[in-house]
Amino acid sequence: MAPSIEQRFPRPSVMGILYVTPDSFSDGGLHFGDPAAAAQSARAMVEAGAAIVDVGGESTRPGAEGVGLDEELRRVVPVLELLEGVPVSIDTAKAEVARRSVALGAELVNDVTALRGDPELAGVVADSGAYLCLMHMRGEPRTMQRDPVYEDVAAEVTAFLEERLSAAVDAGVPEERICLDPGIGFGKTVEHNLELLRRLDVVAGLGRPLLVGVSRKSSLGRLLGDSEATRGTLAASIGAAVSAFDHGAAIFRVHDVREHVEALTVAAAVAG
Ligand code: HH2
Repeated sequence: MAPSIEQRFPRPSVMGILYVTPDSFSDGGLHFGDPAAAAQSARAMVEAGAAIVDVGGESTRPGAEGVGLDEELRRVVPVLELLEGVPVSIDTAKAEVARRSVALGAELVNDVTALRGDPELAGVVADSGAYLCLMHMRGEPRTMQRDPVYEDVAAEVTAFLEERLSAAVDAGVPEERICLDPGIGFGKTVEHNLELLRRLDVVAGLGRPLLVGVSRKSSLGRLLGDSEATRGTLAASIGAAVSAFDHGAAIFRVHDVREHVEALTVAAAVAG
């Protein structure tokens, strides 16, 4: 039997972010057009303690435009071809990108649309036996930060994830291979993001491990007093990750792997 997602990624596990886009907001296109450098960076993340490296060819930051299938494949395939032996997750909403990535060894499909973006993606995940992350997003990246409103953000995010979890299971993805993500920064204000982290137990009530991506996100910079911030600092990211761990998060999607591994190792030791 293939291990469940909780067995494969014991709490806390770190997912390193490897963006191969020209417009990723935090690494500024560092690895775009240079697969060898991207692959080297992925290997360094694993050496620093990452359980998996999340490869993404389409930026989903607020305001970002989508990319076409051919372009997304052109960005990620050459990198994946160099990553044999490295545990990889593919950050995509496209079935064909997921199919090619899994064939090249990706073991997790990270879909920020929670299987709403491409009707064929669920089948690809089910057939391949890959792990799956379902994330909450209100709206779409181009417009999602235009005045999002919730009555009860934790309850609404949880209801959404519950519905998407059922849809994934109905499509043949085993529940024990799925993790859920509240989608920090995806159609949410700073207050919404804080409330979601504070009330992660509500989302955890669905019984699936939680993945949280708060690393360098703009809410952190805004909390530190810059109302126009587009990113957060490393120290703020670690503070948020440790707090998310204390509130039950299991997998942490981060840019700075070693620092998060160290901080979360200590947080886990204290928690006992
Ligand atoms: N955040 C981003 C992209 N993918 N996937 C999951 N599961 N959870 C997240 O929170 C998440 C995600 C966007 O963040 P980032 O990679 O920092 O920005 P960019 O896409 O501009 O590089």
